Amino acid sequence: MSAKLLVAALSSVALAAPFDGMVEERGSPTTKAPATTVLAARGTAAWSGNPFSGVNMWANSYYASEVSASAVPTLGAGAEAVAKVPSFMWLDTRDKVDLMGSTLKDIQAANAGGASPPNAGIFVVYDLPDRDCAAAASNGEYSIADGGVDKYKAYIDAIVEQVKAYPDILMLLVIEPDSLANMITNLNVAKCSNAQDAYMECTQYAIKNLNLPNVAMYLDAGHAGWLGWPANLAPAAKLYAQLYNDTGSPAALRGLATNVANYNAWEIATCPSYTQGNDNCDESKYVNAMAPLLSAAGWDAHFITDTSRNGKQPTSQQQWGDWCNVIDTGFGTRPSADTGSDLLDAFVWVKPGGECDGTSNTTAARYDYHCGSADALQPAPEAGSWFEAYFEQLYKNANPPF
Ligand code: RCB
Repeated sequence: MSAKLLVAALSSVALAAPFDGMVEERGSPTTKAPATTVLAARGTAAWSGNPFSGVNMWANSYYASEVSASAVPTLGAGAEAVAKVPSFMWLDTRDKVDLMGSTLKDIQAANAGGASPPNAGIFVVYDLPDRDCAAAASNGEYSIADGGVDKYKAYIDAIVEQVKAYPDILMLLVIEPDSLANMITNLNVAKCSNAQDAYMECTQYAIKNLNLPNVAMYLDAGHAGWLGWPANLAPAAKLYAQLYNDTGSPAALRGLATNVANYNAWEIATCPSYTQGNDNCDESKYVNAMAPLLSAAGWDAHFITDTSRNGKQPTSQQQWGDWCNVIDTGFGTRPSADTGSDLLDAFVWVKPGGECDGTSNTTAARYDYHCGSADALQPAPEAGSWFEAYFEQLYKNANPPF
């Protein structure tokens, strides 16, 4: 089949399912034209309304190989089921963008085989210079002092290249976990205040350049126990709405992602003790408090929330701010666009369960004290690497169970 025919065939597959459902939901300004026409004309995986509806999130083989290499030998074949649950692929170094390319190739092959609904790619953009400025565990490869802003732009350019190479695949992106939240609460930390201009410039660059028809972006917005505090809500809404407005209300910027790599319930009947003082004790309350503030500032944003590690409630967090490898947690609600909330586009698994939050080795350069606290599972390897005991904890406590 020629390349041209392949694209045509794929785009017809991509269009088959999602369409009708999408149009009726919205009423958002993106829904003006009869979207089917737009899609067919472009031959692209364009979207309107909830970008998660009518697509299947792709479960990538990178995570599957981690599970089958490490978890299956200990837990048995039952653990394979976890690898089939789609979790996001973190583009946490420039090298991972190449892995994004091979994942997109896998998706294209599956979609060409007639996948219905078509598969969408799910990725986290995560490589800011002086990354995760208030914590030590997730320090990245670029530093502002060493040309990190330009290197970051090249990293975004490489992602854009992949996105443009696969116009027939919808890309659902979470943008830079923790970064903007740190701009709200941690400017008293020197590394954060020093990074402020770079974070803003880099984030704007990412938003503007990834504003493409087959992309839907969600900016990371911390979680209920971070920006959901009454004192943090208004300044946070101001910052997010300002970014949206300053980048020209990009069609591909759909909203905010919450609870990424965190543990809060979407809805909980009794607020856990460690949330005391903040009535917004779950993600649903946080999202419902944030949305009207954003609307008032000109952005009708939608949300996704990470349920990869919130299945067991309450957790054994001693303090709400404890974020590292927390004990007594379990896999949560499976990824789905069926959320029961107009504000919430999807439950998603942004954090690949079993990948570590940070090392507990006190002599390591990236040691963060949160990873050595009494409510953090230990011994823990470096952030991002496989933490078998943590996977087993999530698996054992999964709700719904596997
Ligand atoms: C990140 O850590 C914590 O939230 C709030 O202050 C209060 N009161 C890691 O750095 C987050 O829970 C603070 O403003 C306000 O009225 C990342 O590496 C914690 O989650 C708020 O800033 C009012 O009584 C990691 O990937 C976050 C703080 C009152 C990420 O977490 C940390 O901030 C909150 O207290 C009391 C994963 O999500 C960053 O500093 C804690 O409850 C407190």
